[in-house]
Amino acid sequence: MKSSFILPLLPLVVTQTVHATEPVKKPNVILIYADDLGYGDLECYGAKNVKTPNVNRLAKEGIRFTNAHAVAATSTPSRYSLLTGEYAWRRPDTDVAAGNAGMIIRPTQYTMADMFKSVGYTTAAFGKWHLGLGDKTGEQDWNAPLPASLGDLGFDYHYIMAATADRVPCVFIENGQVANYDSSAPIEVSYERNFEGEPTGRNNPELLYNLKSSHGHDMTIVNGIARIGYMKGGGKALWKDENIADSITTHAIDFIKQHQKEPFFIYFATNDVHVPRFPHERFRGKTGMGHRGDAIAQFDWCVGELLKTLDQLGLTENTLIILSSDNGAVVDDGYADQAEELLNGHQPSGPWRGNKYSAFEGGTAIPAIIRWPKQIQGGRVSDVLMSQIDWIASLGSLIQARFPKGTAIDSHNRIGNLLGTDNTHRSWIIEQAANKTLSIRTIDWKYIEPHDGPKMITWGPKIETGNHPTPQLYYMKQDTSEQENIAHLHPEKVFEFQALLRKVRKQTNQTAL
Ligand code: NG6
Ligand code: CA
Repeated sequence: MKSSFILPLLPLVVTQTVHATEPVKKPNVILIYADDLGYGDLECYGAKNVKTPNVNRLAKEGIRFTNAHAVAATSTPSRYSLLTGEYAWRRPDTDVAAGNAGMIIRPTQYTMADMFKSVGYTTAAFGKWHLGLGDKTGEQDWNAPLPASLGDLGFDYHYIMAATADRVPCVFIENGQVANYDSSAPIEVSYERNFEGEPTGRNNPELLYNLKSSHGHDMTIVNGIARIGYMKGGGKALWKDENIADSITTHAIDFIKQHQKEPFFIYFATNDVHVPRFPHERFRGKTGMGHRGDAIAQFDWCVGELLKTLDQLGLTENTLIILSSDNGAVVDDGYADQAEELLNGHQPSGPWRGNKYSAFEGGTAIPAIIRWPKQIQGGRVSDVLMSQIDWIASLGSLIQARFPKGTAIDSHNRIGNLLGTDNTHRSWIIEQAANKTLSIRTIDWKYIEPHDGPKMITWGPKIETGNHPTPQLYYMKQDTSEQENIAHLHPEKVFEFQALLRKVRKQTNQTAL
């Protein structure tokens, strides 16, 4: 972040071609953040069994990055890092959050939404949140306004799911309250015990008329799908999984229309393609890859609706869109949706080893595309090494935001990478696996710190953790799929990366690089 003030790179000013007296109009910014969308899941990244014309269009009109990484291999830590510019592993409470987790980003912390707001943007969040709500874990009253929500984190408007679609409560939260609240069905939530007389996936599998579980996901049943956690009530407010994409897209479009005259920042975080995958029937059966493929098509449709809206309102030119994913791909993630059986040669992680959860590249290697017709020359592919940790400082420099001291400490201003004006690689990035193992990636190397845990995740799907009791070192220039551990041949490299990790771990907001 720091360099944004020492060396202000101000593309708005530097490359602006408009007449000097004309005020520079800040771009609208839309961050389209998919869930569990893998590197190989989009047509423009090589997918063959699913059509993604709208994402292809974005890539064609912008820059497609081939070496971009989420900060972590699961959702909560990835999103925490993206929105705050601080590595989630600096805090103990940023693992995959329950649906009744208290708000993890503290109201006093500075977020990407605060940043946009500070320079006059109107800000909004749609879709998956998964960073907790309310003051305290387990103590929310879902029948009243929540005492802490996204309004305290710089978002002017939000229409979100508290956690994931596979976790209760299965209701949308709009501006800190349950949307379409149904007073005839008060909501109760527990992650400890069931409510008396309520059916569960474990006890009543005959009620799972939409989707059955393959592992876990055997508690409260909503919409014929069993979830993680127990919930009672909700009535009319309960979501229908098949309508989630429509619902968040419609709300986002309404917001764009209402705020078309102001600069706006939208965090559009889709439920697709996370489990339970249950796309709307107009997408079902369309790809031949089952619900997972159809959910990718549904995601692409959402992107298309947003693009169409911008076109119609004449906002395309000066809207900066970044599209990416919160972690790598997963195929079977706990529901019997035949994702594995119907892959038919599709490679969700592309060329990378491992998946969501892994320390291997497949955990954090994700698609990333930027489009901003006014400033970015389209049709380009960039192999620059990039991490989402840097997006807050980079976008901050673009809009000339001032970061309060000690905020976004891990985020470096790499705006030139994003805009395609600077193709120098970041010298290193840090990746976090689900078990908190850290890895360092440079353009040439990958170092994975030792971990004694099992080689495969233990709860069902066949996914490599990347664990190894001794250090792993791969030469990525020739060994992109992390096959040959050559740590013993290059002890000096191993020491170098270990020293770097120690140094970054010790950083505080006073000593940030
Ligand atoms: C796991 C869930 C998985 C998914 C994941 C979080 C089981 C068996 N598995 O615990 O389905 O919800 O958590 O995914 O419950 S994430 O993308 O939101 O991080
Ligand atoms: Ca995810």
